[in-house]
Amino acid sequence: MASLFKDPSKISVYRDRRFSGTQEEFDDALQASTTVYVGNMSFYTTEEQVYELFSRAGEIKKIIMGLDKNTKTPCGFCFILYYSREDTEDSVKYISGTILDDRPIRVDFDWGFQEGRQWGRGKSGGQVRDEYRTDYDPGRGGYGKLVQKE
Ligand code: GTA
Repeated sequence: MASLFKDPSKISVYRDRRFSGTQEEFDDALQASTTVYVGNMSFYTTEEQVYELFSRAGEIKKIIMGLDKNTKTPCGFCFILYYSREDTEDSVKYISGTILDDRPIRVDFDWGFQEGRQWGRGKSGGQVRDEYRTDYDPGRGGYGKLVQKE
């Protein structure tokens, strides 16, 4: 089947500020990638649950759970490395938006895992988005970190 993801501007809106290459290199990496990023996960979701859901799209090479820099515990995201591009596209197409642990997860093409990317980049150790959230989200540590400090 022909790829439905031909236009790089449409395959991901996320731009990793720490990617050192040009926009064109970033787009090329996304087009060829067999890695996905999974966002909006509960802190309580296990690697086993991730494996069970994401292996429906194809054989998984590796799962890397996103961890809080300080506590070294899951902080609501992960990377999944597949063997094939077709399975990667199926993962984005069919699994994004489905419910895992009562939450709609977001599956995004990723430019490729590198050592260090498993850590949350927020000042408090978790993900940046959990610094600024103002809602109460029990699956992600309650209120956002800045609200908790107020
Ligand atoms: N492929 O969508 C993604 C994605 N995200 C969100 C994170 N990663 C992603 N990869 C892909 N697609 O390796 C990866 C990062 C890193 C790891 C942890 O996950 O490449 P992080 O989430 O802690 O930090 O990353 P990141 O991505 O550097 O944060 P960024 O881009 O500043 O902000 C993410 C979101 O936080 C924004 O979209 C926004 O919703 C919110 N946010 C950021 N700054 C503010 C602010 N000042 N006020 C309010 N909201 C904010």
